Amino acid sequence: MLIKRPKSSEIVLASDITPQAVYQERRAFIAKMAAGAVAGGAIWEMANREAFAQGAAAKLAAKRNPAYAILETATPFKDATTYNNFYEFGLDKDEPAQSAGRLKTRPWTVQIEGEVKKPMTLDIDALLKLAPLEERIYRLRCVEGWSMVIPWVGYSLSELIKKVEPTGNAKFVEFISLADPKQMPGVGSRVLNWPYVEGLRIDEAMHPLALLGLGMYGQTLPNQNGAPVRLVVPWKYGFKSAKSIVKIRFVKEQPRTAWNVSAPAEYGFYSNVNPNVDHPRWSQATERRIGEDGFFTKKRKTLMYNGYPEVASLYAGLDLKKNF
Ligand SMILES: Nc1nc2c(c(=O)[nH]1)N[C@H]1C(S)=C(S)[C@@H](COP(=O)(O)O)O[C@H]1N2
Ligand SMILES: [Mo]
Repeated sequence: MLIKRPKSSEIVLASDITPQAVYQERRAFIAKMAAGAVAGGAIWEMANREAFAQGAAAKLAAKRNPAYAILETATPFKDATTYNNFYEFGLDKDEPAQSAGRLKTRPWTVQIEGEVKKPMTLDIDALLKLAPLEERIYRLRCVEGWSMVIPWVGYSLSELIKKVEPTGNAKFVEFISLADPKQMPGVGSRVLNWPYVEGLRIDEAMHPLALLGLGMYGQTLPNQNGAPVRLVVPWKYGFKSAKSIVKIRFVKEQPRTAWNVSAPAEYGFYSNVNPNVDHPRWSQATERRIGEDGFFTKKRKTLMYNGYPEVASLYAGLDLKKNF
C-alpha cells in the first residue's frame, strides 16, 4: 500500500472549519497523494480497503456525514472486532470476540425513564428508525493507552433525548448495560459491580458529537462491540461508551458509574481524554494505534479531548486535574 498516512498534525476535524476550508484541506491532502486525480472520498475508501474487508453481517446503509469524519486511516475491521474491552464477556481482549456470539440481540428493548415528560420503551427497530443513520469516523481512545479509528453508524444521542422531553430536574443521564449471567460469562466475576453503568451530564449528552451507535463499518454492531446499541462519546476515554444498553435514566444527581465505584482514584466521572493528567499508574501523553503496531512504530501523541476541541466550552471553569 503506497498511500501515505496523514501525520497527526494533519488531522482535520471537519466540524472545526468552514466548508471552504474543508475543501482546501482536502485538496491539499489529495495533492500529497501520488494519485492526484482521484476524488477525496475515493482516496479514503482506497486507503481503507483493508478496513472494509469484513465478514458477512446485516448491512446498515448510512450516509457519511463529512462534518464528523476524521481523515485518518480506519482501523482494520478485524482488529476492531477482536481487540475489545467488554468485561461482561471476560477480561482478556480476545474473549469478547470468542464468547459474545451467544448474546441474543433481538428482540431488544431500551427503557427510557426518570426525569422525562415522555418515558418510553423503544425496541431496536424503533431505534433504527428514530433519526436518519449517519456514518461518522471517530477515534475511540481507551484509558489503557491505545486507540482506534472506527466508521460508526448511528445518530446524535440528542435526537433520542429530544423525543423523551427531559424535565428541568434532569441534570445527568445514566446508561445501563445488560447484565445477564446466562448470556454473559464475565458477569460472574467481581471486578465490577454489575450492571455496567456510565453517565454524562445532560449538556454533554446533548452535544451533537455524542453518538448513539447502532452499527460500524456499514453493518450492525458485532456483539463484541456492544450490539445492538451502545454509546460512543469520542472525546472521552472508551469506558464512557457503554455497550449493549438496556436502560437510559434521567436523574438529578451525578450517577455512580461502574469504574468510578470500583476504583475512584483512577477513574473519575468526567473521564475526558487529557494528555496532561496521568492515570495514577501510567502516563496518558501518548497512545498506540491498534492495527499499526510494529517494533519500530512510533506511538502517537494523545490530543486534548482526543482531538475534539469543540467540546472544551462544556468544561469552562472546571478544574480538569481535580475533575478527571
Ligand atoms: N457494558 C460495557 N461497556 C463497555 C465496556 C465494558 O466492559 N462493558 N468497556 C468499555 C471500554 S474500557 C472500552 S475501551 C470500550 C471498548 O469498545 P470497543 O471494544 O468497541 O473498542 O467499551 C467500553 N464500554
Ligand atoms: Mo477502555
